[in-house]
Amino acid sequence: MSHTPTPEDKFSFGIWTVGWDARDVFGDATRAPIPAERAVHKLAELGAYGVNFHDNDVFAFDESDRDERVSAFRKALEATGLVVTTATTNLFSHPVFKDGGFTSNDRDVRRFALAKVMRNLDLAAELSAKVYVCWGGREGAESGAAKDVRAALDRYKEAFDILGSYVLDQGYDLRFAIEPKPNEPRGDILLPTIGHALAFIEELEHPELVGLNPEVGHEEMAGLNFAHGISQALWHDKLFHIDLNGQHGPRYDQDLRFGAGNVRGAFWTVDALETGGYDGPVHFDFKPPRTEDDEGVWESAKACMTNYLILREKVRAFRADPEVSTALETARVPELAVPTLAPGEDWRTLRYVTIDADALGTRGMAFERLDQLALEHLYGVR
Ligand code: XLS
Ligand code: MN
Ligand code: MN
Ligand code: MN
Repeated sequence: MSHTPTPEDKFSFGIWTVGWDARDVFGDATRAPIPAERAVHKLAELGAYGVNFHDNDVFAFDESDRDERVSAFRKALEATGLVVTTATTNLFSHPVFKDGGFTSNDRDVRRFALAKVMRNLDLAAELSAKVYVCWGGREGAESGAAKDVRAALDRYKEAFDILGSYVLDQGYDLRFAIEPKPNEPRGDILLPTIGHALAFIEELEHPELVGLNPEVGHEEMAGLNFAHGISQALWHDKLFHIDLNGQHGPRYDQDLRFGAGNVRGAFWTVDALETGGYDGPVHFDFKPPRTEDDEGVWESAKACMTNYLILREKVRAFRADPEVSTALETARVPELAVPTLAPGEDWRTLRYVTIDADALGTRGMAFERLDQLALEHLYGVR
């Protein structure tokens, strides 16, 4: 089977991913920054479908070059047919956001942050984006008393309520996707995991407008199972978008190309997406490592898509394998879909149910056989 991406695969990339100049906390840039229009042309050549951008991936913070940069971006989109699936705001680079955007203790900063988001929502709507990502990387703290968490959550909610009214009043066809992350750049970030964000969304004025943009590495930094996390988001109808990349367990945010890092996790992530009804863009938020030159940047972008296609093929083969069907039956997986109560029953029927617990306790679940079949598909021997 071909592992060459086509636009039908709906692969998309953040402009900032390939565009990263590879500056890190300890070292200077190792590459020249890539302007948005070049990223668009190169990604289209590689077979991508869409892009996602922060306002300041396209133009400068002071907006002095806004018109000219947006028009170059737009021209590249028109020339290549690449779609703007998603947009977002940079509320983290400028020193003004050092204590956050929506939850900064400084009220002037909060007001400015919301204005900056609304301004880029206008551009997002103009470019037909359907999802607006909100990663609150600076919303957090390094110390205890500095952040009143309950007040910060009040302000976080206020921000989404304001932005919700804004898109409704403007008639924009846009929904928000919160991107959780446990830490980095703040010591502790608010809404650190998928679960925290899901609970928060239910407190909003317009919960229907807000969902999630979970990132593989972010959940794995917290030691969590990403496939389980996105499956729960799908169960809540809240998987509005996804950031795919690679990570080696709980350490700094590695942003490896998708398929590198936790390979087994990547297999189950693709399985969860392909069998769970996700139909949004298959979006990559990775960073070509600092060791790579321009050629290496495109090599690693291409590899994100190749690895997804390889894993998709393996997942499909696993699901179609008759031995897997038998192993699933033996492991009683289909039985979990059967409601615990039979039709017409209620708690009264169950109240005094007895079983032979000792006999059932000795009955094996046969999960090892099933998991080994998955690994053999992944290892390429089936
Ligand atoms: C950083 C985040 C960021 C968001 C978009 O860790 O992943 O890149 O996806 O602001
Ligand atoms: Mn990230
Ligand atoms: Mn990351
Ligand atoms: Mn991300």
